[in-house]
Amino acid sequence: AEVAPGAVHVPGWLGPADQRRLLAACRRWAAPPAGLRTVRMPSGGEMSVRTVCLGWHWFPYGYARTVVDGDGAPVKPFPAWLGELARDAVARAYGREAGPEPYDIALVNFYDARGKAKMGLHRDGDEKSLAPVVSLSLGDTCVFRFGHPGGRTRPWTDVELRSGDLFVFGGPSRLAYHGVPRTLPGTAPPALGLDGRLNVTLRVSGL
Ligand code: MD3
Ligand code: FE
Repeated sequence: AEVAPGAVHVPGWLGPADQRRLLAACRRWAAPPAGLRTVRMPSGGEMSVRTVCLGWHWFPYGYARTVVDGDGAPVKPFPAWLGELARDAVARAYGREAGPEPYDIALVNFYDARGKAKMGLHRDGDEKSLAPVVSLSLGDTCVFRFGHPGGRTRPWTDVELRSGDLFVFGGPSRLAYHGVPRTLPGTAPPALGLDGRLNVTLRVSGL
């Protein structure tokens, strides 16, 4: 379903086996060294979502190849299969092939099982490329809030994202404000074996 121009939701794109494979990979990336970390904002506050990066190290508001606020370990590689997954996702959502710029960043966000983690309305402007962002959800359902490029004001649309859902954000939606006001504890598919929620975004750095 096209929620806004360039913002396409494909519920259940990943079946149970693909969800299990992606979760297993996330568990490898999340383990120390340089696993999940708590991001500190320049304001001093900490994000309630914990994050691990592949390909580049994300910090608010930029990307680096050296770890800025991690545990000093080198940036983890971005595997080729994730780039193929991103291109498959764009082709599925838009019915056309992705552009030539290589997908080279993954951000994995972990939301705890008690529903305490959320993400305020923000826009993703740290990438130098405006290629579509691919989002994959695993585990608990969340309420995803999708706004517009003009600011943190209404109108917005709330969409539930469930385990296995794909969302692609390109074109005029690429710079829209968005956030996760809440997750719904206990809604993960029992067979997946994940308490809480994971979101994997695949991105083009343009660097
Ligand atoms: C719209 N993640 O990592 S996924 C983020 O569920 C982020 O963890 C949320 O916002 C999460 O930056 C929302 C949906 C999403 C991801 C990236 C976008 C929507 C987007 C980039 C541009 C526009
Ligand atoms: Fe975002």
